[in-house]
Amino acid sequence: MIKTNKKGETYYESILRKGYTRRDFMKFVTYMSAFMGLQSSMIGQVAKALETKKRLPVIWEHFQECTGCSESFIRSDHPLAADIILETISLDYTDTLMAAAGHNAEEAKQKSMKENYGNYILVVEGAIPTKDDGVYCTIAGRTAIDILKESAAGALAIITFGSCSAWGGIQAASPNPTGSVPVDAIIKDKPIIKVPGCPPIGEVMTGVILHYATFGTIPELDAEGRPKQFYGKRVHDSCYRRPYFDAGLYAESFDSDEAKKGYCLYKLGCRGPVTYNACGFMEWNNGISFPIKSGYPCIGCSSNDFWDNGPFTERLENVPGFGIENTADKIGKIVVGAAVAGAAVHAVATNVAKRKELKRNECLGEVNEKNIKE
Ligand code: FSX
Ligand code: SF4
Ligand code: F3S
Repeated sequence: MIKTNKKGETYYESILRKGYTRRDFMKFVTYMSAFMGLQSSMIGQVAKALETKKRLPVIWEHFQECTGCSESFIRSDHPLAADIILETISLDYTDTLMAAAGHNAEEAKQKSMKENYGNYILVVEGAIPTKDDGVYCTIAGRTAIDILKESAAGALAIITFGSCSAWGGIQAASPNPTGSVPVDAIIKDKPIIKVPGCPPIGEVMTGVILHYATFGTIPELDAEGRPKQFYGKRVHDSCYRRPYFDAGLYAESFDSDEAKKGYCLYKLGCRGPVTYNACGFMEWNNGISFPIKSGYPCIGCSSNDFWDNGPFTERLENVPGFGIENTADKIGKIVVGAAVAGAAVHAVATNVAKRKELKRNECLGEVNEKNIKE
């Protein structure tokens, strides 16, 4: 449950009030700066901003979704990560986590929006149904479309947490019975930061809010509206199974010895080669694991329309890219004698060498998580 925030407090003051030390604060700043992709020279700047800046008022709306995004957020692994946001931003309205309910909750929101008009961040979880005048999602008798337009009007910027509000998500999957759309299909006149994933990683959610709190600007976005520091790379680019992909070594079935040894899950449907997310380098739950590390292929949960891109265990055809990737997929055929030329020869030679090395390591019993990472 959210404790009452003191208006006008800085982030740092709020942290101290809750019993954390300066040392906890600095550890948090260092931790989050690293996740935000900042150089160590900028840690002081982040600390200074959090020491001196007033907390951002935040209104957090929920529409068509499962609330997994809130669940992920409150489980950010650093003890202060969710805490600093949930208790130190002025989180004036989130119907999932706030203590108030019913009329009191709605009144608190109206009051905050009025007092902070033009200065609050609007966070949206969930898609918005548009069919039949939006009747498929109503809160306190009002449609999601109506509520979204009202909350967006006074917002400084909008953060869409989760694939539902960013792309439409599961309710927009074919045949999209309620005519669900993402936030940017309705709101056209505000900066929108998309933080997709079903759900997104908790530290990514915290990092995006902290970026705004620290620098007063939205982070650099890609062409799809996602923060580049978290969505600039494919899962495939930081996957610890990548050496096996490059070497053309694929697990053929779930729970096989190969899958356990770290063989690539591409043939089992992995969407990592076409999915932009930070899972490979940030991982989940205190950096413990992510789907691929648990033995299940990436299903592309941060991609647009991923629910329609199944069955998830069916292998992707035509992986975009060139050179070693495409070649690696065909390596089994190529090494038996087909003539290849130019760059492909080099790529295959590299793959063959890698494959031999990985195999040899296995024979020697040396393949473990440590040397795969290396
Ligand atoms: Fe959607 Fe978030 Fe998936 Fe669920 O709220 S992104 S269904 S994890 O919870 O919106
Ligand atoms: Fe990892 Fe999937 Fe790429 Fe294989 S295809 S390296 S399992 S992301
Ligand atoms: Fe989602 Fe793939 Fe990461 S399924 S959690 S983007 S590994």
